[in-house]
Amino acid sequence: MRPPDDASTKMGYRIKTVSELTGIPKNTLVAWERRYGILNPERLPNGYRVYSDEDVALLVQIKSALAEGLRISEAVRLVNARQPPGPRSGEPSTDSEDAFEWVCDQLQHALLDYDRTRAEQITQRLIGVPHPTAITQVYFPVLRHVGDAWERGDITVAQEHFASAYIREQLIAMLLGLRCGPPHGIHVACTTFPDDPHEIGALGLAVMLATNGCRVTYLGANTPLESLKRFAKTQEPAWIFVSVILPTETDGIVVYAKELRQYSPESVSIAIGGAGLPDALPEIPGVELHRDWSALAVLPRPKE
Ligand code: B12
Repeated sequence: MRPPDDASTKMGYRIKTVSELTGIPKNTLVAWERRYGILNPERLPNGYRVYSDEDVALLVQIKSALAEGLRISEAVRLVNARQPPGPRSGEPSTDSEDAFEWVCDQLQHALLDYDRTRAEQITQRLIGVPHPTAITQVYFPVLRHVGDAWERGDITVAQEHFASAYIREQLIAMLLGLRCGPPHGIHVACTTFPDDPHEIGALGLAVMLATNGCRVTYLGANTPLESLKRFAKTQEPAWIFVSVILPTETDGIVVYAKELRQYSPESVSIAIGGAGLPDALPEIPGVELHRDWSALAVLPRPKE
């Protein structure tokens, strides 16, 4: 995780110069920025990126880490962990086991205080952390805590809305950064069960799948069954993933799953899942049902 970077840009380099100085192609610089959040160069009014000396130094370090055989995500993490200033007193070091717990706690507090600036500072710590890890170790745990606090009546609906909207934004930014996955990746689609407005599970799944090289068609929440059947027929994705977060009766799941299966081409695999599924999962031929997405074979395993 990367400490907050407030180094001022006294001298600016344009991307072409940075590319020449570091030997890293311009496209790669932009892709790393989108994908791993490496650097956040200032922008001129015309949109051109301006890099600082510190940025160039960081890229040189990443390049040499790659030359030593590290993968890009590992190189980013290593270099970020070396960045000054180190954690302030009272904060866990970035490689400590408590780091994610600390980030969750701080992010939750900032969000419940409606303190967006602080939330963004905390979110910055996740730069270089692979998206699946950030989702499973930080964003989803924070959402669950927020949901529990709302259920106990400890926080207001407005606080819950602000926190979940902020996390939703982070996931959308990830998906945008990944451009919904490579154009030639396996085609998958994500949505939620009809009348279930909880879309962050489907969105998180979309990010995980895009990270794993799938091309994601993200349908948002609440796609009516008729419409999804038509989508399956006309678009023939390899997979359709349906997220169920609101508690749903077994009968409702069975009728929906059977109908979607019956009207989808055989080539389309179907997985329906989420915390809203009943505890005893029915067997439905040709449809995978899981309460947790870690049971899905198509997902990347987050690095702990
Ligand atoms: C954000 C939120 C909302 C937002 C959603 C905004 C949005 N754009 O998505 C809004 C404000 C709309 C909302 C509304 C409601 N909400 Co709400 N909400 C939440 C909250 C805080 C996060 C939901 C979420 O995104 N979860 C995603 C992640 C964090 O959840 P997860 O379940 O751990 O994800 C795992 C699995 O579900 C599974 N999975 C998920 N998707 C998939 C897909 C597949 C294919 C597979 C295999 C697995 C899988 O794998 C994931 C990783 O392990 C939850 C708290 C919670 N614990 O989830 C409450 C929560 C879901 N809401 C709840 C409730 C009650 C409601 C309302 C009914 C409240 C009300 N009275 O109005 C309404 C729904 C009204 C309606 N129209 O029906 C309850 C449901 C509990 C229950 N047993 O009924 C919860 C659990 C809060 C609580 N603790 O009580 N909510």
